[in-house]
Amino acid sequence: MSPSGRTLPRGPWRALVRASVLSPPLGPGGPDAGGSAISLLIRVEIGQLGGPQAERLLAAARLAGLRGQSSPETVRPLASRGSRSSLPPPGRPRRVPWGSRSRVRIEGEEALYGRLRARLLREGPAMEEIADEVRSVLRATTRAGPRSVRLAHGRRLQLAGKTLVMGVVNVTPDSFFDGGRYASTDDAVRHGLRLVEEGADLLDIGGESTRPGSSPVPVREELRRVLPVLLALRSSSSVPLSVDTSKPEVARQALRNGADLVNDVSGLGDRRMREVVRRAGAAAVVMHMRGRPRDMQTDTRYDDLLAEVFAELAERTQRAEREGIAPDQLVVDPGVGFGKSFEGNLELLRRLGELRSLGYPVMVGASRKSFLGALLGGAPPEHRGEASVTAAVLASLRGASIVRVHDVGPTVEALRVADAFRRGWPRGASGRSGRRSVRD
Ligand code: HH2
Repeated sequence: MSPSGRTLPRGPWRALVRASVLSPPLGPGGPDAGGSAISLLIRVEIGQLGGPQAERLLAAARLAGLRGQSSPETVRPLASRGSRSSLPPPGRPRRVPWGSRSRVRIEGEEALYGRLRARLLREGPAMEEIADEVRSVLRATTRAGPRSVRLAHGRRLQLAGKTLVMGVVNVTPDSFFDGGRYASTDDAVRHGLRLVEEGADLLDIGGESTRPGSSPVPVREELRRVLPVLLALRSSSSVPLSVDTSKPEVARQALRNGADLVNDVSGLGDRRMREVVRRAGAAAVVMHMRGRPRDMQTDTRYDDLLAEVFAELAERTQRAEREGIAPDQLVVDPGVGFGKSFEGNLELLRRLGELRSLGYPVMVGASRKSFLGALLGGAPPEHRGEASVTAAVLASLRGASIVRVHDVGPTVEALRVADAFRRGWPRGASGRSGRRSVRD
C-alpha cells in the first residue's frame, strides 16, 4: 500500500487515477502548505474504464457540478484491440461503445469532489472502488504530502518548507556537461564542498555517466571513483549524500561508507538493489527510464507518456514496498531525458503535478539537458545555465520536492523566490516583522 493508502486496482477494468491541481501553483509542501484559504481547481483523469462505467461516472460528475468529458482517442473497440483506433467521424455523437475503453477527465472545485463521492457510493461496488481511488489520489495530490524522507544511518531529510536542491558531483571523464572537470578525488571533493557552501541540501555523487549512448563502467572502476569522494565529503560535511548508481554492489559499499540514499536511474529494477536499500534502511530515488542509456533514445514514442511513466513508477514503488521498503524511503522521478523526446520532456515538466498522486515526493533533473539546448536554438550544455534555473523553478511550481542540478547557487536563489511566491514571505526571513521596505 502506498503512502496515500492506495492499493492496486481490483476491478475487471483498471481505474488508474491521476489528479492534478490546475490552480493555484503547487509547491513541494502541497497547495495548502501556506495555510491560506484557497480553493483548488482539480482535474482527475481515470484511465481504462469500460464504456458503461465511463458513462455512469460522467453522469455522476455532472450531477455533482463538475465538468466532465471522455477522451475519444483512447477508445479502442474490442475487435481492434492492440491497434490504434481512429477518432469517431465528425458529427457523430461521442458515445463510448460497449466493451471499449475510455479515459474520463473531470474538472472542478475541490469541494465538489465530496458530492461526487456521495453519488458514486450510491451506485454499487464498481463505482465505490472508483470513489475510493479518487479520494485517496486527491488526498495525495492536494494535501501537504510527505514531510520527510527516511535516510540510512537513522537520519531524515526534511521536505516541508522549501524545494530542496540536490547538487551533482560527477566523478567521471565523460558526463554530458561536466565530464572530466572533477574526475580526480580532490577536484570532486572541492566541488562538492563548494556546492554545499552555495546552499545544496544534498549531494549526488556519481561514477558513471548515463548520457544517451553511454556504456556501463565496471563495478571496480565505479567504486574507485566514488568511494574516496564519498568518504572525504562524509568526514567534512553533514549534508546528506546520495550515490548515483544502478549497481547493487556500488550502492551497498557506498551506504556502508556514509551514503544516505541511493539514486537509481534504473528505478530499483534489480531485486538485489531493493535488498540493499531495504537492509540499509536507506532512501531510494526510483527514476523512470525506457531501456538503457545505450539505447534509450532510439524510440521515444509513447501512446500516452504520462500514463506510462505513472503506471511504471506505481508498479516499481509498489513492488519495493511489497519487499519491505517503507513508503517514506521512496522518492519518484520521471526521468527527464531518459528515453523521452523533446516534446515528451516538456510534457513531463508541465504535468509533473500528476505524479504527486503516487503519494511520494517527486524529484526532477532537467539541469543542462538537451531539450533546453533545443529550446535555445541548439545551445551546447555550457550555455544552458539560465534555462536550467528556469526549469528548476517551473518544476518546483509544479510540485517537485527536490531538483537535481549542476548550478546550485543560482538555483537556490531562484527557488527562494519561487517558494516565497507560492507560500508567502517566510516569517523571519527579513527581520522580525517579516516585512521590509521595497527600497532597502
Ligand atoms: N539525470 C542524470 C543522472 N542521474 N538521476 C535522477 N534521479 N534524475 C535525473 O534526471 C538524472 C539522474 C544525468 O545528468 P548527469 O549526471 O549530469 O549526466 P551524466 O549521466 O552524463 O553523468
